[in-house]
Amino acid sequence: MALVFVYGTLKRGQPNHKVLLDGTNGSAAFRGHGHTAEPYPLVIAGEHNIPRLLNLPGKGHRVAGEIYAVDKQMLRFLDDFEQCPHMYQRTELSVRVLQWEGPGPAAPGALQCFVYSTATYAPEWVHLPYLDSYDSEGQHGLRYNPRENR
Ligand code: PCA
Repeated sequence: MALVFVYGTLKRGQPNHKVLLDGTNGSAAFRGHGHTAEPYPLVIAGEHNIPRLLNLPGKGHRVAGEIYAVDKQMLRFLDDFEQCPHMYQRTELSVRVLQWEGPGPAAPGALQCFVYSTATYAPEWVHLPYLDSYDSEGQHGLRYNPRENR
């Protein structure tokens, strides 16, 4: 089992959440809500309005997301789905747990989780507005363009 922190289109209610629910991809169990322990720039970038956590800790906001325990099959599926390592890189970061549904008597304070972040991006992306929580249908008006429409 591995812990993955999702902050973008994989969250509940977002356009790609369904891939976490599809048992043919492996298993993903919701464990709780949290935010990154460090600030990161979360931007919506490119012609398809894709959320990107830029691997620049210390800049931006603490980013909200969801924690999932995934099996090996789902982790491999997600690497493929997120075009890792070309589009995103799977890195580890510290997540402050805000609400926990996992096993154990108490919520852990902070956890190391995998995240799909990006270290390879156009320099101008650093100047895009920084979000603290992603919603494809948010005020920004930059609705995610799903793969099937590209
Ligand atoms: N999918 C991954 C990375 C960005 C995205 O849209 C996620 O939700 O965490």
